[in-house]
Amino acid sequence: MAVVAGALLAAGTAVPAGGDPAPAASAMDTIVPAPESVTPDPAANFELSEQTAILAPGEAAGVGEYLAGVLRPSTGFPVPVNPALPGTGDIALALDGDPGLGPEGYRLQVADDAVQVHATSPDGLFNAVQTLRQLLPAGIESATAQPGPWTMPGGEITDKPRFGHRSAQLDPARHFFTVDMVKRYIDQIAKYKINKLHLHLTDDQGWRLQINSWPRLTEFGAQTEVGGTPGGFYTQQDYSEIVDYAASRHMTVIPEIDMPGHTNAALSSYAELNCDGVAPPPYTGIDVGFSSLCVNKDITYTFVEDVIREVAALTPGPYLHIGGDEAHSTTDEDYVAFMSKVLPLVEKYGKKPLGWHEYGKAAPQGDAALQFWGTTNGDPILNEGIARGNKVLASPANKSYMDMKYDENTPLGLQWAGFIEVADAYGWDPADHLQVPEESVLGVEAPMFSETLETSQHIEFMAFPRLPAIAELGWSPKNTHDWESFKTRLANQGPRWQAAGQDFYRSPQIPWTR
Ligand code: TNX
Repeated sequence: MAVVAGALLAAGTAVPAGGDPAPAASAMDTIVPAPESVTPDPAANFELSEQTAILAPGEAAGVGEYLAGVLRPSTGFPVPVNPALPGTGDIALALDGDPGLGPEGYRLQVADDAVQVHATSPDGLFNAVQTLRQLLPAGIESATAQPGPWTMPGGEITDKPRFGHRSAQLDPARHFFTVDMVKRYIDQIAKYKINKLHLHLTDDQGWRLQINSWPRLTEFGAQTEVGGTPGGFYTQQDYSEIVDYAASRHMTVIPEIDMPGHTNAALSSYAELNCDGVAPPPYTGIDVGFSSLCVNKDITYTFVEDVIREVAALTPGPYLHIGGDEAHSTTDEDYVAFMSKVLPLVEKYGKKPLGWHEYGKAAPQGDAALQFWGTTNGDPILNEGIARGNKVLASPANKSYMDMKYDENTPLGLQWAGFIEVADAYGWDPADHLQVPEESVLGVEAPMFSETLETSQHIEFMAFPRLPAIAELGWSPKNTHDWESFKTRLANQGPRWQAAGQDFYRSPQIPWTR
């Protein structure tokens, strides 16, 4: 990050006798992910007050309301949005940004009498708001009223993302997560400018999305989960509620229906989907690669088309993820035959295919994207795809998998791709690591499979502080990449997570301040 003047001194760090330190204002150079450019102006600190209003005309109003919702509980201030009479010391959000900011960029100016945000779209304003909240003391993240002062450091930030696709994945198939748990995670990751949520909705252990034309998928196939505890599923209304909530956080849902492998829950729900016509029992272990849809049966494609049609109709985003990983019990020939029939169905219902990178074997056409989950520095399949026009989503398992243990003592998680400490999650470059040109990188993802994860606390412990590392690789310009800077900025997030009542792993690599 280009910091033009020296770092600001945190205001209000005096320790009252016998009390907690007064909340510290944040410095302008502590933002995660690192902005493109930062110009502090220590003479221009701004203070939120009882009188502060948010001015957000027209299409900016939604982001204005969202910001007010962040500020009101902890400050206890009324923070009206678009009041008839402007207050003093207002925060103005305007869709008058310079076109050079692009669709998601913003300019944020903090002066002593006002805060001004400029963007070309509500997405850009929303990104600015995530930066703005990090400029306030950590207590701003609390759900209850906290003592001020609510000082923001003066200066200007100009910012836009390196990649337009910055995703996180959840796996409610291995252990089911309620709608409220998914919403909680959406709120936590939106703070780091993640703009896609990939939901792994089906696997051997459970089918989690109601499909009206095949009701037993959830009536039967959703009843269990890993370990044999009761599962669960999203009704179509629940799923739409998640899609809408994500949209309110400027995030697009990418549903994954994994096939032809990872399908025991479907196969156990409908005997006719099995080559031998016999339904296997539900599966509650954590092995992979043993199940396959029956490639040579017509009903398989009726089933797949019905599912794709219903999922596509419920999903506003452009991508539909069709899995394709670990099809170890399908021959290569059958795999390619299967994908060649399925890929046109995705296009037929108006979606672009996304899949785990091995589905590149089926040569998906140009607008499809390959999600790399390997543990090597790349794979020839990626460059073959790029030659066809495919984009690549970077989620190397030994760098970005939030379900890998931090080290041998981590009580949760797996270790098949190795241990991933924060420095490992941060220490790679999406294009260089995949050995592909920058223009072919769609973006980055932090997947989190949930064989060992059952609660929101588990999710938070594994995602934080590593998810912000992946988010920074997706957002920040390459020339800001610097571990010493990152670990110090990350340390500043700890008190924010504490104020928000969110768990995280106190990695010994990070110089936590509290
Ligand atoms: C591999 S990553 C899988 C998943 C497992 C995960 C556990 C990928 C495409 N497939 O089926 O849940 O490892 O980390």
